[in-house]
Amino acid sequence: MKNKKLTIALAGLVLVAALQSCRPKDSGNAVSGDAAQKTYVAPGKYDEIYNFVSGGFSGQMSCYGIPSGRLLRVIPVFSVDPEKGWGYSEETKPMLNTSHGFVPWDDLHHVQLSKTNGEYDNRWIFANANNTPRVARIDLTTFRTSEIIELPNSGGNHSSPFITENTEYLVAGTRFSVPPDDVNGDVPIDSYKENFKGTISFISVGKEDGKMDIAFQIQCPGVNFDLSRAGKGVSHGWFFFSCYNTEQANTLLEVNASQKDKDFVMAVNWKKAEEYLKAGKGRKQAVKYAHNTYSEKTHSATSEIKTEVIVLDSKVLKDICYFIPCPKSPHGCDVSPTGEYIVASGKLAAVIPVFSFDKILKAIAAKSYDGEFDGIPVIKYESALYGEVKKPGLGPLHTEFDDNGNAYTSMFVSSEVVKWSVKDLKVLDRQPTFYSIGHLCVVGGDTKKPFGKYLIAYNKITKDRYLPTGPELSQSAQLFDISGDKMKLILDFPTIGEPHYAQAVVADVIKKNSVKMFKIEENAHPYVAKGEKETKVVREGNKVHVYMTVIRSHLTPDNIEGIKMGDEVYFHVTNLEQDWDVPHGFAIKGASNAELLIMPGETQTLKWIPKRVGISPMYCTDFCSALHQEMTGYVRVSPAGSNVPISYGTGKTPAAPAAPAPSR
Ligand code: RUQ
Ligand code: CUA
Repeated sequence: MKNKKLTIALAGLVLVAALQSCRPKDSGNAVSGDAAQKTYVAPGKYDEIYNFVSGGFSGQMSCYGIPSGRLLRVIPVFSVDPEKGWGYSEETKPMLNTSHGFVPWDDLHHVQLSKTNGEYDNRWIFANANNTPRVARIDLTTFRTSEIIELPNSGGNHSSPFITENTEYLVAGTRFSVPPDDVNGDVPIDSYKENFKGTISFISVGKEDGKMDIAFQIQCPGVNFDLSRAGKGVSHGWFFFSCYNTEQANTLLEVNASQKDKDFVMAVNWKKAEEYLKAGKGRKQAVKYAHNTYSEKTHSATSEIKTEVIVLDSKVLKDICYFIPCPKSPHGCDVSPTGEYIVASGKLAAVIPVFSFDKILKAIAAKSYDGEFDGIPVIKYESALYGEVKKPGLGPLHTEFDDNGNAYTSMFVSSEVVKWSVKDLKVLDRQPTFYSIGHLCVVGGDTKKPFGKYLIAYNKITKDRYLPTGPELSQSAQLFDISGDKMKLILDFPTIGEPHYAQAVVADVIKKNSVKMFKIEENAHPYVAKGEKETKVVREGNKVHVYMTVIRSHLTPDNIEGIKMGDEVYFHVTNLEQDWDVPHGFAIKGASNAELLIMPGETQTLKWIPKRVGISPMYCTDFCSALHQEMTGYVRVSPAGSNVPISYGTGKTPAAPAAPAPSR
């Protein structure tokens, strides 16, 4: 007993040592002389590439220009963003609604550009919420989040969202297995093996409008799903997931989930799953999840709580899921451009196994199995293996591909990018990163036709790359030129939140499709004022609706009286501008909300519950013209029960009499 404890403790120590990264030997400035030229984008010139980078625990996504590394925009997704009023305006609050109510934050790890024929089609980018399981769709014409769907039966939505080659589905696997939502989850935690299940969600995406829907879920054994990729080309119709914790441990996973020599890659035949779905083999399950959509017509979001999903059971429907043994604690699971090779990276493995799709099919046909795991057939390792990349480095995590038949794998522990040939699995080049690299991205690196040219490393534990900023240092990405035989480090750039996955795409189409403003005549917001003549202040009981307009450089109305303590005031602010890049902001003293930032032609609403009697100034927060500082106004708040009537205007003094002193 004592000995066993000691062994576990020792194993833990070895692991900890292995997982802490080493500092690369030549950690000085390994930058070549022409780097400045390669990353210099002259003032007024555009970058060649958009790089969409996960914001990790910021919950947002950021967009950089490559090769300059300039931050262009932070797109609010799962977290409130006071800069843009996201989650603060009445219109955007429903976007953050969940079955747990309003959730103002999440942890965003993976981004996925929509695809047609296995290539980026420049329409949408999707992202996962890791904590309260959700998937978001961002519209690339507006760079705004237009839809968020919650995922039932899930906990820790990590292997998500990954996309099929024609955006038929976004697939999301649960990281934490949990008891299904429709059974009593009040069970002992150590009943994991019996009660916990792993669920994979298939989210359909509307061909024209991108609308998401949970088409079906597959219930799988209780393990941790880490990452995934769709098959493409020859393997279209299949999906591949890396799984760890096949030990099914529920405590001290750093030791208990690292016991086995091999975990699994799970291959899922989703075309087969579709057949079973059509044949009515799914079970309708009662669940609760939010589905939130934002309309650019009404400039408002709606949140709907849905109550049913269809679940296919992988134990019963035997030919949907197959396990393939994979050394050891696999993390990344990536598919080559042709779809033939599946690269799985065991965090604690000394090799990178590359599986062959052709061999997987043959192994299934020949039933070349090593028994079952929890009712799922386990394909023999050798029967699925194409080969192993030998001595790649330490701690392989993620792999992307270029247009010349090469693969690039991030090595967390040895802090480097390793380039190898997909055909003969030979290592061709290695370059240090500073320091522990997590994900990496090649331009178009997960498509059927990678663009290549640049590789970006997203690093963890970045020390001494920038001026120190207190206990927390800047997160970092590093840009490599991969156009030659040798990779060349050409730039460091700081990132927002911890960067996980990112994707990069040539800028042309997205740049061209960018929306410049919303047409005021198409604004269907229920509280729009399409001109100053339509502005008004309307009392409905204790609710006061202010139909306000903004245009350079005044608010209409800018003097409002007749508001009383106990009122809820809704400022519905319409930006009348019809010009590119002329937002106006709106804020009022004491509001327990952020500002509004209103784009041309748009209406947004700030809710304000005055807490004090007196005069509250309001103003435009976005420096919009030479007379921006004049773009201001006043609201008079009278005591509850006062008889000051509603009055309002701009350019005239309200006619209301001075209020008599309150009688109380
Ligand atoms: S992860 S560093 Cu959250 Cu995608 Cu691999
Ligand atoms: Cu509008 Cu400043």
